[in-house]
Amino acid sequence: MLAEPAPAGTAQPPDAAHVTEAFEALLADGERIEPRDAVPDGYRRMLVRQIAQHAHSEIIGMQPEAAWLTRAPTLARKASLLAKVQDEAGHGLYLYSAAETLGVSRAELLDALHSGHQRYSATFNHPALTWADTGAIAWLTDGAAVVNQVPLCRTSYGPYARAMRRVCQEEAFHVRQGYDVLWALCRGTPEQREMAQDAVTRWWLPAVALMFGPPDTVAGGADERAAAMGAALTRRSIAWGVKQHTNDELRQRFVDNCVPQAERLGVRLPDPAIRWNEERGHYDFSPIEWRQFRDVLADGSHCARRRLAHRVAAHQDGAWVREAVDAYAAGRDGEER
Ligand code: BYC
Repeated sequence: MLAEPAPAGTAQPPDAAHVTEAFEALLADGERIEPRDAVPDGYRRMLVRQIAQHAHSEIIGMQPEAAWLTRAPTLARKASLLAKVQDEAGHGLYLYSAAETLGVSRAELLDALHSGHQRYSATFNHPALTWADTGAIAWLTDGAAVVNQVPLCRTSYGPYARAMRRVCQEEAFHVRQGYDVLWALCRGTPEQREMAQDAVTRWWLPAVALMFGPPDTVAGGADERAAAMGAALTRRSIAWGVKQHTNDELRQRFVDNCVPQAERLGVRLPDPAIRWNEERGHYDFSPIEWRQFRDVLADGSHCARRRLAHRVAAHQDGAWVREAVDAYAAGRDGEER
């Protein structure tokens, strides 16, 4: 039975212990958390941070491939690349909408991106140097995204889980599109094969190292403390049903998917440590170095600066659209009154 609503202006905010108890009960029953449910502050903060980083990655991630739209080799390739880049914009929009249900506005999130207060995946701070990069990005980074995001379709927060279902269907198609670009190049002239190999060589490490976040463990030094903090956050995230797996579990799944696909394509993955490990039932690969990961994140490269400058300029160029929408809404409000 629904509780009698408190008279307007007299409702007390629910106290933190009650919120946590009701929230834990929903999770224990396997229920999705919805915007109407009161949630602990930590859960809200964790989700806003992850969904925002995800949304920002989608819209900044449009840039490397979009650079090739005017230079696609055929009309069909241009049409499929255009659709793919537009899909990424759509993913950003689903995700900003999901974040808005947590009480933060899209304008605030974009401000945080533009001012550098929130991050996007550093994967996209690498340049797309040739047409083959569009294939390598879609095969490898979208391939990594699918591995990371399929479990998020079951994440505990309803709006995020629903957005993820749609995103994953589209990402899976992008992976096929990228694989097809590389397949055609690998069956072309020696120069085309070389171009495909070069792109895969450059995009492998950004995909495997960055798309899954930092490694779960590290031995020794200051990085060990950072890794321990990261591992504690991951445990909390798994307990709250946000993530289902650790970063390294997903990374392993990605490598296991890619090795046979690379063999079929006829490209070499640039890691001499990759070999099948009978005992583990997985491919071994070189460990991701925390130091290297941190250095990439601290990166103030020309490409990183250009990505953000380009985004800020696009936002400013769109100001007239936002003003027109606001003026239209104000006009309608006036008519209705
Ligand atoms: N780059 O908290 P930790 C796509 C930061 S796009 C930069 O342990 P976590 C696509 C992290 O923010 C979809 N920063 O990381 C689009 C934190 O710093 P703050 C991308 C990174 O949460 C176009 C600090 O490092 N997918 O598919 O365990 C074309 C410590 O990290 C990065 C998603 O976003 C990074 N790579 O793991 C093609 C999926 N990684 O915030 C394709 C959803 C970490 O404390 N997101 N940091 O200052 C996730 O699952 C997680 O957020 C991540 C990060 C696995 C990405």
